[in-house]
Amino acid sequence: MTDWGTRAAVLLEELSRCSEPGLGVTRLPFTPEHRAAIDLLSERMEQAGLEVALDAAGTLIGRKEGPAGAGTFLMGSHQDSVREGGAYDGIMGVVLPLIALEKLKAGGTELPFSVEILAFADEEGVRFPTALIGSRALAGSFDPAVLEMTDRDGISLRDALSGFGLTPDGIGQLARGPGDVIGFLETHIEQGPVLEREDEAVGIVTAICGIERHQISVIGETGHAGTLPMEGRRDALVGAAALVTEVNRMARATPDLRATVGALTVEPNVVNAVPRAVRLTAEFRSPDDETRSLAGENLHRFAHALAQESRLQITCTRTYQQKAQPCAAELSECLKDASRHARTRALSLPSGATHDASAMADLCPVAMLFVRCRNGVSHTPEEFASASDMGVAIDVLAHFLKSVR
Ligand code: HGY
Ligand code: MN
Ligand code: MN
Repeated sequence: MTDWGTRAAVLLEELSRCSEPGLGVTRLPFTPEHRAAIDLLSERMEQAGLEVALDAAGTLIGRKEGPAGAGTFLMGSHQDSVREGGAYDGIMGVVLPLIALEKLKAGGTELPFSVEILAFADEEGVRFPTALIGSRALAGSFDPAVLEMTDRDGISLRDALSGFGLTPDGIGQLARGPGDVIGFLETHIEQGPVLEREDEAVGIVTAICGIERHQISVIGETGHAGTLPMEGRRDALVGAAALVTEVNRMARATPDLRATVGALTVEPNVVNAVPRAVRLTAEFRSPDDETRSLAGENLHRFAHALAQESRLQITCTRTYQQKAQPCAAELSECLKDASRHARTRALSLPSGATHDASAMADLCPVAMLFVRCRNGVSHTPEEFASASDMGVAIDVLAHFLKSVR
């Protein structure tokens, strides 16, 4: 009897080694680590009888051909990680459906439609200040302007794609016709505490929160820390600290709003010089788009007022947004039936994290299956999902594929 969950755990462990050296997993898009991961996945997809291709946006596609004209069911998630992240976020959603197809093949099941397993290159938006490149390309919502965005080394997304052997200008032609696509199912580690608290291996996602990200620069004036009088200083870090405090205050005071300043750099960043420039990010998330966009507007208003009173130059630019996205009711019902078939409670829960499914919803009905996350921690090396929980998820996916129409 094959232990499908352990089979998944072993492949995920191998994939976790496709990473920059250091803590946890760091696998950014269009890097040698990305190449190593898709080489490993390509081999396993071919062994499972899938035809493998890499599209112009760097999405690895494993296709199992079904009867002509019967449509295609899409599954998958992102291959990229955050810096020093976990071994499950994203990549689990590529591996589990692949193992589910292996399980169906071993059981002699032929599906009445084609299936594609997608490994999107970039969902996290860690390397470039944009995200969901591959899923937006398939859904036809890719904005070519993002090709000019640069990473922290000044490499543009366009050059990173070309350097990876891809054709950036071909991304616009990747949009799928809605007629052929039956739906999209994303499997993902929960990244939160609910399933563990409810003692459930899997859960069905009701909706994916909306998100927006802002890049802020605060420019002041540097000087000697010992000789520059306190009076009249234009200390960029003092200004940035006021912004960080305000972002946090806003979220604490607003139901259904989460806000984070996750990245911050200081120049010249030395102990005995007054900070000249600070660059920081602010991120807002909410299941309610109105709440989220109001928070972004309030941030810009606060920054403008602070610039006036502090004589600092403060610029605030919204670089990314993704609307809140409910999952498709019919597809989710099908997933619930499959979960009951796998003897779970088919618990429903919202997602505070964003996912490729948000973008794919512009193309077709989407559903998401969550897998229990130990201690609810994610985006850290401690992120963990058990082989037995992944075995339950694979069972659900196999039942789901046999029943979806
Ligand atoms: O940030 C997120 O919610 C996702 O992990 N990219
Ligand atoms: Mn993810
Ligand atoms: Mn993530």
